[in-house]
Formats: sequence, structure tokens, C-alpha cells
Amino acid sequence: MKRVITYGTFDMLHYGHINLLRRAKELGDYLIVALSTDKFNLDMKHKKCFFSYEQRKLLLESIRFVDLVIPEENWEQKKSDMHLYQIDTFVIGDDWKGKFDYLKEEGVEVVYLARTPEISTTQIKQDLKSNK
Ligand code: C2G
Repeated sequence: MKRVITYGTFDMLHYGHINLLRRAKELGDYLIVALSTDKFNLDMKHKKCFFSYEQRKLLLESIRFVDLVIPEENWEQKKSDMHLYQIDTFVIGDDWKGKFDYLKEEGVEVVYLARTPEISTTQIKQDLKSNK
């Protein structure tokens, strides 16, 4: 069984996130999503989420591509996660291209997938604000 993992905030879930999760699942048989906690988002990613961790987790767990949701609490956990969850492939959007190549040393394949253009949580918030 090929085990794939990805990491993210996934706030205000949209089709760009779904495109990523669908393609991530296509790379294996079992997809784990490490979901950024509210504390990690606030303190380290400087993101204030619209939905709480529990609400974002519920949404992700409802997606048929997703098999398990775990907390992402810091930048450093990825290395140990690869072994803890016996990961074969790490995947993330290409806005992170090159940033996680060091995980190859843990024996995992590292894949950067093209982002879906024009959609982002920030864009949604801006459009709503300007009544687009
Ligand atoms: N994404 C995408 N297309 C978009 C928007 C997002 O493919 N239009 C992808 C991102 O590249 C990422 C995933 O969806 O792989 C989740 O996006 P975010 O919630 O913005 O994740 P991010 O804040 O980049 O967190 O340790 C890694 C970080 O936690 C990644």
C-alpha cells in the first residue's frame, strides 16, 4: 500500500484544494493530510483562519480522497512524520517547489503539483469584501 502525505491549512475549502487532494491520492493508495492547527497558523504561518481546526478537519475528513487527517503543529515534524506514518510520497503545491527536497533523504519521493490558478482563500475573502 503506497502511503502519501500532504500538509496545509485548507481554510475555506475550495476547488483548488480539492484538485490538489485528488491528484495526491492518485499518487498512491492512502492519503494522509497533516492539517495546520490554529496555533501553528497563528504563531508560525501568520494566518487567521475563518474555520477552526475542528471545522477544517471535519471538511477534509468528508472528502473521499482523504483517508486520515493529523495535526500539523510545527515546521519540523515532517522528517519524523515520514517514518511515523511510513510515507512513500510527500506531495504539495508547487508554490513550495524545492522547499521540502530534504525529505528525499528520509527515503520518500517528493512531488510538487501545479497549483490551480485564480483561486485562493485570500482571493475569496477579497472578492467577498468587494462584493464581486
Ligand atoms: N493549493 C493549490 N491550488 C490553489 C490553492 C492551494 O494547489 N489554488 C494547494 C497548496 O499548494 C497546498 C494545499 O493546496 O499544497 C493547501 O493550501 P494551503 O492551505 O494554502 O497550504 P499552505 O498554507 O501552503 O500550507 O508545511 C506546509 C504548509 O502547511 C502548507
